[in-house]
Amino acid sequence: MTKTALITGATSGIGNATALLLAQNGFKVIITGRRKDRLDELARKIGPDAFPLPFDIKDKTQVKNALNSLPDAWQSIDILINNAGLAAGFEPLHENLIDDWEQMIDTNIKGLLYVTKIISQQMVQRQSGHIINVSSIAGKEAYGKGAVYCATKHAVEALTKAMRIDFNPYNIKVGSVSPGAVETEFSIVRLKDPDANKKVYAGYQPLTANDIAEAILFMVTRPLHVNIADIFILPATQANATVFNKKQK
Ligand code: 8X3
Repeated sequence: MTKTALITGATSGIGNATALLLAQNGFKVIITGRRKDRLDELARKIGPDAFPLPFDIKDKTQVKNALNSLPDAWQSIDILINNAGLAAGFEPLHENLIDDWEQMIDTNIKGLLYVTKIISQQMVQRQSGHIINVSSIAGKEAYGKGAVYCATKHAVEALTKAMRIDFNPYNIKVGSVSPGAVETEFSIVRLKDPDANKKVYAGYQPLTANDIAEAILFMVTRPLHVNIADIFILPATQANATVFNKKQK
């Protein structure tokens, strides 16, 4: 039977690539994000197997109203991919903007929780489901100028582990994918610089959003008895959060 996946943050990057790849592999996809025009464009590209559902994940009332508005045919969600997330700002903590902290905490932690609470309730009732949280190398290491982003991704790691315990009695699989450097809009948003990618990814080949989508596709296509708890995936030239083998110019 066709499975339905809901992917948050499908307007760009990893979420966008994952929605496309899952749809190409026979999944129905509910694609969510703030930017309705981008969701509509992705839905057009995918066709009838996509359902665009625009909402701001930071707003718990919007999350609830949007998820409750799903038509009958789209209400039963087999797979939740908690992808929506961002980094904002890249300065030592004492120089950070408080608004940036709040945006990261409200999206990466609280938004993930709002969506998960509602969707996990139907999974618990059905006694089946699969939740994948998009974490990061920043959930495994802490680095300078990234304190709050790293803290939010450490929170995602803790939530993943605790959710696996809470949902264990209900046959709900919980896992995470933890990428290192992926070239998306991530650095443009973090550094608030449209040319950021030229600088951040200079001298080495970063991962692509599709590399991560392929890992997620692998996770959701394992047999029922297999749960991939975490895929930690780096560019071949990346050793940890700060060590890269970059070509000299
Ligand atoms: C994004 C990767 O290295 O900027 O989560 O933390 S990194």
